[in-house]
Formats: sequence, structure tokens, C-alpha cells
Amino acid sequence: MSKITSRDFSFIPETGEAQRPARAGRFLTSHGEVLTPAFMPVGTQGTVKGITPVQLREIGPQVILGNTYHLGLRPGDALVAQMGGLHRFMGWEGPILTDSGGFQVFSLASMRKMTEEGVTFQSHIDGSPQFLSPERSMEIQRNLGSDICMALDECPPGRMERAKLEISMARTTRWLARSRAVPLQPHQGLFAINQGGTHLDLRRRHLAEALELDAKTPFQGFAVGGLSVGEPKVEMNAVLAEFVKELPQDRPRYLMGVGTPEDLLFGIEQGVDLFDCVLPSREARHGRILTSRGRLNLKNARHREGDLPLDPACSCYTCRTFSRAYLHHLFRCGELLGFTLNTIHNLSYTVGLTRAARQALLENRFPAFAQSARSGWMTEEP
Ligand code: PRF
Ligand code: ZN
Repeated sequence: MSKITSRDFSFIPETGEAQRPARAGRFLTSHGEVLTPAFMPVGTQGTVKGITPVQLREIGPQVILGNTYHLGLRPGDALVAQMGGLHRFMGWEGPILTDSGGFQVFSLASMRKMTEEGVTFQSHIDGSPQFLSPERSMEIQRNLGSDICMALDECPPGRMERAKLEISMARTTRWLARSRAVPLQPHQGLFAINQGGTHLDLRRRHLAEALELDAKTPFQGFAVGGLSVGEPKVEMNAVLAEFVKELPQDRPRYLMGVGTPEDLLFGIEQGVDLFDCVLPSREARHGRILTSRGRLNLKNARHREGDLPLDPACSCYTCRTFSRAYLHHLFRCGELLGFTLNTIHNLSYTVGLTRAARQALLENRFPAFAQSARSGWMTEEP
């Protein structure tokens, strides 16, 4: 197979002024074009938990996620490179985005010690001492061969006091410059991550710093990090409503680690193009199902004799084939197939929501679409 190196992350808008800041568009990676808005399923360990790449392809995500932190620790980026890169290793030919590892170090590792150079920590797998720096994060992502790499950031917890947040952001800016300086493979793009908590002025200042670097060597996209980390939702939404539209128009915009169906609609309304979250797949494994009529808990005895599919409006393999009664049974028995079928549905629902939002944007009827989706969720558990 010949190596494709085409790459053009410039965001081509497909919707106009009328619906701004919401937008639909596309950009090109060497593993295919990405149509936005798009929800990216999470495949932390080189697998979207519980489903095969064939099942994933039918769900139809535009991009999937991998994790620098996890794959760098195990099996190690050198091994993945030796096996031909992450796409080949995991049998996924579509676009892959890798997160830089900072956020995962903060949420998973113990004995963390931050210095200007990087972060030392204990592996959550075997306790071994580890080190992650901007240079090492880029090296791991280069070895994995993902299409979109994320710069290494410091992800402060929600509600960190302002003065501390400013120190952390300044470091993230310096790390951004160091991340940018590391050569990647020719097909790989690099996204900058904006921090600043729920302070609009700090977000703006941090963006201005990133744009200074961007003027010398452009980033291929811009991400909003540091939200959905414990701050009140109204504060997150207030920042998004003011800030997303200030990100460069001509590059993809990615809201990291968000979220629920409600959050996706809100983000799209503010002009976000890309989202990722473990919520749909994690909830699926707990029998919590997302539907066009709101959430449904498969554990509930009322589904014992349920003859309907999980969501009558859904055309995924699970909904085309199985009753709630059967899925309730699998869940109660702890059968592996239950995890798989629930995951297929929840990811189909979430990816389908962003696909339908895109279609509505293209057809100039997004507000009506959003209103109808929201009123569907308000109905009693179906
Ligand atoms: N930084 C990185 N990854 C992330 C986040 C972040 O701030 C978040 C926050 N919602 C999720 N994933 N690098
Ligand atoms: Zn379904």
C-alpha cells in the first residue's frame, strides 16, 4: 500500500453567514476527509471498547481518538511504530486524533511532579516511574502516526484560583511552543489547546499567545480544553457562547471531553466542529442508553418484556435486530454481547446526532432541528 501524505486541514465552510456561529464544513486528512460537526468516539487503548472496526465503520464516525498516555505506556509507541503505526495496528483506516497525555496524567497517574521540563509520574499500570514532556508527547504521537496530534497542555481542575490558573496557562503556552518545534510526520497536523478555565479574559489572552506562535508556524486546528472538569455547567456554557466564535474561522475547532447529547447541540450552536467523550460508550457498558426520547436504563425491570428496539427512531444494527427484552436479559447476565450491542447503539446515536445536525445546517434548518431534538429528550423514558 502506498503512503498517502495529502493533508489540508484548512476548514472549508459549507454553511454561510445566516447560521453563524454554528457551521458545517470539511477538512482533509491523509486518511480521509472529515465532515463536521462530528463526534469522535474514544479508543483509548487502540480499541473502541467492545466493538470491532467493522462494527465501528457501520456506525460511521469521521475520526476516532487514541491516547498518547495509555499507548505510550503500553504497548509502547516504539512497538506500535514497528507494527506499522496505529492505523494498521488497530485495523482502522479512517482518521485518528491522539490526545497529548497531559489530561490523562492528571486524571490517572499518581505521584505527579510538575516542572518546567515536564511531568514525572508513576504509571497507573505497574507503578514504574515515567516522564512526559512536550517533546516526548510529540515523539509518541509521531510514532503512533495519528492524523491529528494535540499539543501537550496542563489541564487544571475546574475552580482553580485565578492566580494559579494564570501560572499554569503561561506554562501551557511555553509547552505549546515546544510542541510546535518538534517535527511530525508529513501527514500529521498539530492542534493547539486553549486553557483559562471559565475566565473569558484569560481564554482570550491565551488564544492571543497561541496566535502569535501560529503566525510563525500555523497550527492545523484549535481546541478548547479545561472545560467539563467540575465547573458548573452554566459557567462552561457562558464561556463557550462568548469564546468559540473568536477562534480562527479557517481552522477546525475541537471541544475536548464534551459530552452529553445536550452539550453537543449547545457546542454546535456556538460553532464547535469536533467533540469527543467517553460518555456514550461508558454509559453503554452500564446499561444506560441514549435515545431520541431521552435516557433509558436497561437494568430497569420494566424492560423485561419490552418488545421495542432501544430507540424506534434509530437504524443501528442493535435497533434493527434486537428487542429491549433481549438486551435487558444480556445485561442482567453480564453477557459480553450486551456491552457490544449497547455500545453500537449509544455510539450510533451520538455520531448520528452530529451527522443529523450537519445535515440540518446544510439545509438551513438547524434551529428547528435543535428544538425538535430537545423536545424529544424531554419526553418520559420511552
Ligand atoms: N486537555 C487535554 N485533553 C483533554 C482535556 C484538556 O483540557 C479535557 C477537558 N475537558 C478533556 N480531554 N489535553
Ligand atoms: Zn440504535
